[in-house]
Amino acid sequence: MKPSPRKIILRKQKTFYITTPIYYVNDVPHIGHAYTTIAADVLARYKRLRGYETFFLTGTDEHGQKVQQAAVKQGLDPQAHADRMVTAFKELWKRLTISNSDFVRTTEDRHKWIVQYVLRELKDRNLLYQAAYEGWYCLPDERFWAGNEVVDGKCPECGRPVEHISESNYFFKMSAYRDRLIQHIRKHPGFIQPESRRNEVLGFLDRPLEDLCISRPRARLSWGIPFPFDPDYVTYVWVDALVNYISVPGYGSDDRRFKKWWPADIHLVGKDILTTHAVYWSTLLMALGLDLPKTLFAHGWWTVNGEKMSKSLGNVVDPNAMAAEYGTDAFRYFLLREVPFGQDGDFSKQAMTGRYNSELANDLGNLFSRTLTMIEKYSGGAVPKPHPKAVKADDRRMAARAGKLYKSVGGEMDRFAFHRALLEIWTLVDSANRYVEQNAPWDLAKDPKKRPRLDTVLYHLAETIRILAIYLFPFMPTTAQRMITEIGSTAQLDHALKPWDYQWGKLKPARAVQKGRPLFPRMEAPATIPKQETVASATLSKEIRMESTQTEPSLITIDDFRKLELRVGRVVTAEKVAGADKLLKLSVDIGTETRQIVAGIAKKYIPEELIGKSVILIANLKPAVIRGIESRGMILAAGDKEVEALATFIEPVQPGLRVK
Ligand code: ME8
Repeated sequence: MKPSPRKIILRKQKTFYITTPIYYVNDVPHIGHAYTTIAADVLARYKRLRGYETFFLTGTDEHGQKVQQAAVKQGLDPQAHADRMVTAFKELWKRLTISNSDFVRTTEDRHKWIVQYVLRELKDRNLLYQAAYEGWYCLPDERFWAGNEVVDGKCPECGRPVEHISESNYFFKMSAYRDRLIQHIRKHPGFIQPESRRNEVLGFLDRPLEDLCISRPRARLSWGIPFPFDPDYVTYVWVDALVNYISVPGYGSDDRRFKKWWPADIHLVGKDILTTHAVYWSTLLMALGLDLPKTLFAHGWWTVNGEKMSKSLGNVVDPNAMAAEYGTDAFRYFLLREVPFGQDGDFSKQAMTGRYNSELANDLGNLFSRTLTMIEKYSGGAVPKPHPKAVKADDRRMAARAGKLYKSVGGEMDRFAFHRALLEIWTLVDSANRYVEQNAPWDLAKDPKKRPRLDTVLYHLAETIRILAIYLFPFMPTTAQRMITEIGSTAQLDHALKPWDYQWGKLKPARAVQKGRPLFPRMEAPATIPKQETVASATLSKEIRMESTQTEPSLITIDDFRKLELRVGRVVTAEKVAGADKLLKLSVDIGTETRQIVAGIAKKYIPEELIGKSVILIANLKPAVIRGIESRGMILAAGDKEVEALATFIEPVQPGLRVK
């Protein structure tokens, strides 16, 4: 008998909705932006792997005075400026293997309509009023402060000067929600995390809560979402931005979708923007009659070599440069391993190189490469079958340790303790390395009678690798997938796994391993603390042996500089130079002619990816013959010993234009 359709019970898939802040497009992304987004990506990947249908939202905050001013400085209209800047974020997220489900820009119609809908809702609910506003305005933070909050004419949050402003504006009756918000925070201990931040917010709410000024007169600031019922005003950028968390999953446009995703499971934010989320956003949601997000997690801030990161100090860490130097996965690993999530941390290349060499190259990389090498050498390149009779207590201990990770890593991830989750994973890496030493497969291989034991040991190592890869995947997706594939498994880690995939013994023997290049080639420790990445010539590789007379940094005059003829070039063809692993032969269009150039960039770029790229060429350099090939010019790139990035242009430019 066929079951009646009503009797079929559909198990609803668990869902997980995670957000990052949406970042201002007034400048290019830095390590802080990368940090929040990587942490969100790690959680999203972890949840997907554990079977949750996951919605991971990030994007850009494109309105407001700060963005308008940045555009004016560039001589661009704000939309054109935003269109240009947004690519820097999107490209960085691609490079950092961020698996966001959507990317919202606040200048998109789908978002703007909903902001206007929210404003109408607030008005219809009688929660808005117009009043004169006098206050102190901090432009960089886009926040008003009351006179008694301002410290010596400076913003109490960022310490920068505030300006006095007096104007008529719309206010949201935020004060009415103070008690409800305090109650909510008290009743839901997990709502604001870490706990110290929760106490800070409660401390803030001890004082009377003022109403929130949510408009800006258009006469003063035109770059914002217009008030739907008063054309003289645009929306305060924070209200505009916060609404992204509901506009994208369908508030006001798609009830079913919205019900599926809202409330968000977690908003990840930096500690700098906790108040706006915990207070402005929560009260706005209450006013709209919506649930509050389940968790707001505020992480700490990065300093650089012990100093606050700032443009004026020239120490802003570019995540692109770090990913180029250390690899995306190592950079992701470092950010989450170095500092307990929630605390402040310090970034330095010394620390990064230290962890890279000891934890990634030594512990993990060596375990992986020696396992594959031994399988190739002693087992014909295929994972051997373990022999039940040759299994020892040592092996069972390792299997048990691997088995414990499901709970222990899961527990730490659910508490957002990424560094502890990694420490848990490393207990298995360390035991596996000890296991290799204790069981010395190289000795077992000398005695044919010990073949069953050798096979069993090698299988245990291979299976450990498979299990490690599963747990490492959220942190280092590319490396983990490589580990899985190279050990001979067909598993795809960007999908939900079944609970039994985590169990010991699921790696099928007899599959061929495929040993690739090292996971993490060792790196040299940086000799000094580099303040900024230097601009170096891409052709200044050792292989080219250019004569350089300059040993001490010295100053040059503008006339010296003018001797250089720098021009825009467009790469037309690119190919490897036979027998030279660092060199590429390029033909570069410089408007009036096509130049042949030999550049030491082959370790960094495959020839195809350079074609069509705009580069900066030193056009009046004496020709040189490198490996028998004439090179007429040099292209510029950043990097010390190794090339890290080619110098190029933000806008499209004509080949041949002078660069000065
Ligand atoms: O505040 N260390 O955007 P934003 C760690 N558009 N994280 C840092 C950091 C540092 N030194 N500096 C910045 C905005 N961050 C608003 C958000 S959301 C509705 C609107 C990270 O471009 C951290 O996540 O200034 C912080 O919250 C975010 O960048 C601020 O980015």
